[in-house]
Amino acid sequence: MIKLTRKVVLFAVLTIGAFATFTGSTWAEKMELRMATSGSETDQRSVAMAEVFAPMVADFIDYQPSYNGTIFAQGTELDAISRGNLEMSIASAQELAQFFPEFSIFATGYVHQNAAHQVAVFNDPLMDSFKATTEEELGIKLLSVMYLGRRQVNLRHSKDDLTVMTPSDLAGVNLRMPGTDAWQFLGKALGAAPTPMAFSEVYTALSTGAVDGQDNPLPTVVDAKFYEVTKQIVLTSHLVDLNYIAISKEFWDNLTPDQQATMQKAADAAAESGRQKQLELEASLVSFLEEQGLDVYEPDLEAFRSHVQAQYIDSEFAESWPEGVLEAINALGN
Ligand code: KDO
Repeated sequence: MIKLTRKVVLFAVLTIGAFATFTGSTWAEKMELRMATSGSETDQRSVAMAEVFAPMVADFIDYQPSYNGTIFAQGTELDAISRGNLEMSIASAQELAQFFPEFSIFATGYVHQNAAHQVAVFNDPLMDSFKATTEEELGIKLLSVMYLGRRQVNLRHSKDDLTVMTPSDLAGVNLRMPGTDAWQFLGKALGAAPTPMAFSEVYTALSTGAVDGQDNPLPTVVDAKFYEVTKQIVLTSHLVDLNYIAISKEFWDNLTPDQQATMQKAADAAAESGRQKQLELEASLVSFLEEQGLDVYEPDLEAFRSHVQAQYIDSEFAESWPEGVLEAINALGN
C-alpha cells in the first residue's frame, strides 16, 4: 500500500510540475497581489482593475480582488497594507488624512473642479511631498488617481416634504457620511448633522430610516441601489471625489524596473478606463433616476459653494495645508 501511495504522489507532483512548466509561467513566478476595496464588484473602479489592470500585469501578478469590505472593513485597508497584510487598495484622500491631515485639501468641498483637474493635480509637482510622505511614513505608493464622481445629497424625504436649496435647509438632517474626520467635517460644512457609518451599512440605514440620507456620486447611488430607498437627489456636486490606487511600497520595490513600468502603465490605463465609464454614467443617470420616481434638481449652488468654502478656510484642516498648495490646485483648474 505504501509503495502505491509513493508512486501516486510522485506521479501527481511530476504531472503538476510538467503542466506548470508547459503553461510557460509556473505559479512560483506569479506574485500574489491582494486588492481590497469597500466598493462593489460592479463599481466601475473595480471593473477597471479587473478588466484592464489585471490582464496587463498577468505575466507576473496573480491579482486577487476582494469587494464590499469583506476582508478589510472600509477605512482599515491602508493600515493593513502598512502592516504587510494586504498589497493594494482603492484608497481615499479622507482615509489618508487620518494619517496626514494635509491630505484633507483633496477632500475639501468645491476644490477639485472635474475629473481632468484631478489628473492634472495628481501629476503636478505639488503632489510630490504628499506622495513622498505616504511612501516614507506609511510604506504605501500612490500609483494613480481614480475618478469616483461628483458627490450629491441623496435623501429619503420627498421633495414636497423637504426641498433643499441652501445649506440652511439641511439643518438637523441626519446625513450619513463615511467615518473619518474629514468626511464628518464635510457633512457639517454642508449644513447637515452627519452620522459616521460604513458604506456597507448605508442601504439598510436608509431603508429603516436610521439616517435621513447619504451623499455619493450618481453611479454609486445606482450601483448600490440607494434609489430604491430614497426619494430625491440634490445636485450639490459638493465634492468631485477621487480615490487612489494604493500599493505596498515593499511589494513595489520587489518588482523589476520593467515590471514597475508595466504596472504603472496598467494602473493609469485602468484609472482612465474607469474615469471615462464613470463620466458616461454621470451623464446618463439623471434620467434613469427620474424614471425610478426620484426628484433630481439643482439647489442654489453659489449658496452651497460659498458656505462650504467658508467652513474650511478657518478650519484646523486648512491649517495643515502646505503653503501655496491651494493656489497651485486652483491654478491647474480651468
Ligand atoms: C462612501 O463610503 O460613501 C464612499 O463613497 C467613500 C469613498 O472613498 C469610497 O470608499 C467608496 O465609498 C467605496 O469605494 C464604495 O463606493
